[in-house]
Amino acid sequence: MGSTPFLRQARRFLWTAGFLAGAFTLAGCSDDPVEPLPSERTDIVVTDELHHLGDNVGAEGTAFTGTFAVPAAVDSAFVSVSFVYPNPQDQSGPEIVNAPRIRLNGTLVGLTIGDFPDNAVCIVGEGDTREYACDVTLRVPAATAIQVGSNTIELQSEAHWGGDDDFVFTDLVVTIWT
Ligand SMILES: [Ca+2]
Ligand SMILES: [Ca+2]
Repeated sequence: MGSTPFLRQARRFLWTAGFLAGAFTLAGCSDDPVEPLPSERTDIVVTDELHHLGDNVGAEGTAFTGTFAVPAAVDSAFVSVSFVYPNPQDQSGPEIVNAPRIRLNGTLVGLTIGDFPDNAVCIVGEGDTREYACDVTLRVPAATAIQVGSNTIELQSEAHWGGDDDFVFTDLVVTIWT
């Protein structure tokens, strides 16, 4: 159940009033932390379609690039992406050692092997060509790479030699708090 714009405004007013009251109470007590104002969360869906990346037959290429707009400076931001396995394209999962790269405005924000759940049931293969063979949604911090205005995000397939760079993903979402 979502709140109406009026309720949201009223809530924000109460938070602001509470913040000001707190600030007055704390005047002269500089060691005490001041509660930050609440941020507003926005989910920016870059794509919610299925995409097959890699170099196997049927792939759209080794990279997906999208753009999105950010209206104001962000307090916090995350990028999330969902890997789909099994998938209608009959592709393997993402490699976890040479994981798919997420670049925001050219800055690398993920992924790394540590971003995948420690779930032996879902990890197939051996050594540097291990893949994550389950549905999984991963989330990485991205605030330092985001800018006000237009942004570019890229997801690129990677693979260890002898592995398979192909995978299928959906729901590439940038969540911001402003
Ligand atoms: Ca391949
Ligand atoms: Ca793969």
